[in-house]
Amino acid sequence: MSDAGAYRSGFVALVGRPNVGKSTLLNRLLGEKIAIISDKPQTTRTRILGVKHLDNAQLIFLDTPGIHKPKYRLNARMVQVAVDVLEAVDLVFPSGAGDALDQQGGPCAQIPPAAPDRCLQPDACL
Ligand SMILES: Nc1nc2c(ncn2[C@@H]2O[C@H](COP(=O)(O)OP(=O)(O)OP(=O)(O)O)[C@@H](O)[C@H]2O)c(=O)[nH]1
Ligand SMILES: [Mg+2]
Repeated sequence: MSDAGAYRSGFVALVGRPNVGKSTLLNRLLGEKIAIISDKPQTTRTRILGVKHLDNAQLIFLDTPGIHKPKYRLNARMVQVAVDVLEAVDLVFPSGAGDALDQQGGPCAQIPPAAPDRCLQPDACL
């Protein structure tokens, strides 16, 4: 997170299971359609970056593929994109409750927890 005087900027990841509304949220936050929305899960296949400009801040949102148990190499790559984004942002916004990040032994057990101090819902990231 950069904080040059009163101006602030930072990276925010939108993460969660497939089809929970991450891309919908990104579009709504930005006020324009930059991410594909669909009622089919696993629509977003790569990281999508959108910048929200405010008078005193710049928020860089990263929409990510849904975290799921991958069956194929493409799915594994999609999940890896989401995992990598988790490690690279200032703030993690877990969309659609925290079940994608906290299932010990469940389908998402391979996901490393985001640092709780970077997570908007710390319980979801433990
Ligand atoms: N009822 C309801 N539906 C929503 C909401 N947000 C999104 N949806 C719907 O949920 C479906 C999935 O939305 P997406 O934004 O594509 O979900 P996503 O999490 O990006 O999905 P993936 O990219 O596949 O991981 C779409 O049919 C949306 O219209 C919401 O707040 N309420
Ligand atoms: Mg999406």
